[in-house]
Amino acid sequence: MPEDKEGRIVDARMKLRQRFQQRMQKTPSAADARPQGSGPANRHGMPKLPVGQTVTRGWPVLDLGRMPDVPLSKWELVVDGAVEEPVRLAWKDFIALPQTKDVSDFHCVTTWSKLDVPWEGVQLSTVLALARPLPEATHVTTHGYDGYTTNLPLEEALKDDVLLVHTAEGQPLPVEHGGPVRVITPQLYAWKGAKWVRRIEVLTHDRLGFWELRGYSNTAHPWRDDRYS
Ligand SMILES: Nc1nc2c(c(=O)[nH]1)N[C@H]1C(S)=C(S)[C@@H](COP(=O)(O)O)O[C@H]1N2
Ligand SMILES: [Mo]
Repeated sequence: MPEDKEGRIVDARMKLRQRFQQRMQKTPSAADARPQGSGPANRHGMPKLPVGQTVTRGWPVLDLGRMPDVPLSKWELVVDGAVEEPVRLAWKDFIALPQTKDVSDFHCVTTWSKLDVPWEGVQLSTVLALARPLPEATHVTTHGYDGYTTNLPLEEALKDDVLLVHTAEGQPLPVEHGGPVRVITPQLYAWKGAKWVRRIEVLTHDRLGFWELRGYSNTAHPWRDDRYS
């Protein structure tokens, strides 16, 4: 990608994050004196695991049992709703966006945690910045190709470690884990990250997703044992 284009995208992301900075500071992980984010960077001096979690070496598969098989030639990602400019990205557009690598933890509400997962992908804040959320935008719903939905307030969605990942542990993300592209939300329980992501819908109000409608916590903070509502 040409440097000036990348520069413009990064600028747009910084501006968008600035709008939500105060609210981001108030979320548990960022506001605590010792940040309880996810991944090795935030684990210094902290217990390794949120209460009630145990480490898994494997990687269990949890979903609704409808595994969509989307070839890259048909894959697209839409960002729409309360935005100035709806965006539709084909695979080649997505992969040309600024890429990020991060190592973070994956906490499932069913009590297993997978630690230190190396991920590669695009920050959710980048694709949101491309679409320019309206001033009144407050939340997003992410939709999977399987019909799954989950919701996030923008102050969570814009965190640096919230990624649209296409690579895990150096390999293309396996389809059973949401490939070609899924969302990860390392500071929240894993159901907040849609596998097989197809659409990021920007909203001016909160709207509960699949599990949030069925009794899972809307806020979903692992470090507060915040599992069910
Ligand atoms: N599209 C989609 N995304 C989803 C789900 C789903 O059923 N469909 N399940 C969620 C739940 S409940 C969990 S715990 C994680 C599991 O991810 P994994 O199967 O890669 O471990 O994905 C989340 N994202
Ligand atoms: Mo889950």
